[in-house]
Amino acid sequence: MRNAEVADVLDSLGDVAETNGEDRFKVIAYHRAATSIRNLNEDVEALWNRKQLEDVRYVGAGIARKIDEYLRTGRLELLERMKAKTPPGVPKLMSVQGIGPRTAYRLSHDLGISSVEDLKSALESGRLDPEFGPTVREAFRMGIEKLASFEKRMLVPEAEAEFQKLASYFAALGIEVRMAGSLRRGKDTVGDIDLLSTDPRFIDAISRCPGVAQVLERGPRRASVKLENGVQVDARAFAPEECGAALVYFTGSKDHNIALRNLAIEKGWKLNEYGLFRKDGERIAGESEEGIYHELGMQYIPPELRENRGEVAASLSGKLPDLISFDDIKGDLQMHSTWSDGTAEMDLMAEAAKARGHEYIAFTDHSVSVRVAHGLSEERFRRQWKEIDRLNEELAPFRILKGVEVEIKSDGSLDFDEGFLDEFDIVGASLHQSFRQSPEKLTERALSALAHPSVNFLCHPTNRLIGRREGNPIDLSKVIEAAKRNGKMLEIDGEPDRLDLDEVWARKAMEEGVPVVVDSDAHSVGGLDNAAYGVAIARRAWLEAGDVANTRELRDFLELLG
Ligand code: DGT
Ligand code: CA
Ligand code: CA
Ligand code: ZN
Repeated sequence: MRNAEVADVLDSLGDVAETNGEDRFKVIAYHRAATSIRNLNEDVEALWNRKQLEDVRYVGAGIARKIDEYLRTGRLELLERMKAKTPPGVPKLMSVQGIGPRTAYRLSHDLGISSVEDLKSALESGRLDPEFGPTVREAFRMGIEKLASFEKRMLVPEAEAEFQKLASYFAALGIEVRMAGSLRRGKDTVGDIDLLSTDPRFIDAISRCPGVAQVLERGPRRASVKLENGVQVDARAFAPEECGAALVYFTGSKDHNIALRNLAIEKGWKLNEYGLFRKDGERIAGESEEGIYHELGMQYIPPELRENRGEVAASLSGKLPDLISFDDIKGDLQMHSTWSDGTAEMDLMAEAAKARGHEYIAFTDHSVSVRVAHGLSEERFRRQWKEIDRLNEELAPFRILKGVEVEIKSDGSLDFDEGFLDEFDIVGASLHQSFRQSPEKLTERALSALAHPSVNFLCHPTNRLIGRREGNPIDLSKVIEAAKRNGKMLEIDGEPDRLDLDEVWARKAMEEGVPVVVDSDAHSVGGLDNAAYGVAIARRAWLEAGDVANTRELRDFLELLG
C-alpha cells in the first residue's frame, strides 16, 4: 500500500503552497485530499489502475492528475518547483512555537528575516514594531526563549515519562513500539526519543499523536515530530525481518554501529538498518539483534555497553562483563529523612525501601554545618538513633544503619570528631561547601576525607548538577588512588541530575579495584527509585554485581565496613 506515501506528498504540497502564499482554499484542498487518502481502506494504487481516483472523497480532477503524475514518475513537478521557491529560513522560523507557514513566509519573503537569530535581533531593534502588535511580538519572544531551552538535553526520568506516554498511546491502538537511541542505552542525558515499530500504521499514527505540535519530517517509513513541550521524537517503521537490524542501528551509539559495520565489511558482508547481507544481497540476519551479533561471531552486547569503548573486542573474545542488575542491589546507603532535608518520616522510608526488596538501608542525614539542609547536631543524631533502634526492632530482619552524610569543611576536616563519627554504622563524606576553591585545594579536601579513619565512602564525588552546575574540578584519578590506598568506597549517586560518579570514572574505579556503592540519595519515598538510574550508570561503567558493595548480604556488607 502506498496510501501513506501519496498522502505525505499531498501534505507536503499543502505545506509549501502555504509558505509560498498560495490561495488558502488550494492549501486546504491538498490537506483534505491527503487525509482522505491516508484513511482509505483500499489501495490508492489499485484505484489509480482502475482510473477511479476521482471517486475518492476530496480528490478532484486536478489532484487526481497530480497523484497520477506521482505514481507514474515517482515525483511531482509542482512540488519540486514550489520547494525551490520557498524562501530561505522558512522551515527554521516555523520551529518557533506560534509561527505558522504564513507568518514564516511573511517574515522571510517580505521582511528578509531568514533565521531565528535574525528574528531575535529584529525584535530587539524594534524593526518589527510597525509590522506586528505587541502581543504577537511577545509571543515571538516567548517562542524563541522556549526554543532555546528545548535544545537542552533531557534528564532520564523526563525522557522515560515521554516514552511511557507515547507507548501507552500506541498500545491503545494496538501498535507495538520499541525504544531505541540513548534512552535505551541508559545514557545520563537524552537528546531525543527514538521509536521503532513493525506496524504499518505506525508512521501515520505518530503524526496524529496527541501532543504533537509539529511534524518536522515525514516520509513513508519515517517521521520526526516535535511535541508541544519541545521534545523531539524520531519514528521509524520496519518490516519484521528487518526489526533486529533496525534496533541495533537506531539504538546506536553511532560509534558502535561503525565498529559493527567494519566487522561486517571485513567478512565481505554489508550491515545496515535493514539487515546483515552477503555481497550478492542475500540476507544473513536482521530479524533479531541476537542474530546479528551471533552471525558476526559475537556475544550479544547489552545496549548500555554500545559505545565503542572496548565492547566489540570483548564480545568477539567472549569476555563481556556479566553486568549488575537492579535485583542485585540489597541495600541503599544514602537517603535523607525529615530529620534533615528529606520529606518523609523514617518509618515511611524504611517500609518503602523494604517493599522495593532492600534488606538494609542507611539514613545519611546531613551533618551540622549544612544549615540549608537542616544538618543535625550530635545531640539530634543521638535522638534519631533512638528512633532507629525502635524501628529496627519492629522491622527485623530488615536493618536500618545509622549513617551520616558528613560535610568535608573548607579546610578538609570533617564536621564531627572521630570519636563521635565512629559511633555511626556508616559514614559518607560530602563536599558541598566552598566549591569555588582551586582544583588542587578541592582535591586535597577529598583526599583528606578519604584518609580519615571513620569515613567509609565519598558521596557524589564531583557534586555536579546536570544542566545546572559543572562538577567540581577535582582530580578523580587521585581520588580513586586514595580510595584504593585507604580501602574506601566511592559512590554512584542515583539522583537523575547527579549520576555522580559518571560511567567513565566509575569504570576506572572498578578497574583499580575500588568498590562502588550505588545509592538513591532519596529525599522522598519516590526518590528511592533513583537507585535504578544509578544501576544504569553502573552498567554503562561495565560493573558486575561483585564490583558494587551494596549487592552484598547485610552480614558481608558490615564485614566490608570493618
Ligand atoms: P541523543 O538523542 O543525542 O541522546 O543520542 P542518540 O544516540 O539517541 O542519537 P540519535 O537520536 O541522533 O540517533 C539514534 C541512533 O541512530 C544513534 O545512536 C545511532 C544511529 N545513527 C544516527 N545517525 C547515524 C549515522 O550517521 N551513522 C550511523 N552509523 N548511525 C547513526
Ligand atoms: Ca535519540
Ligand atoms: Ca534521534
Ligand atoms: Zn549530598
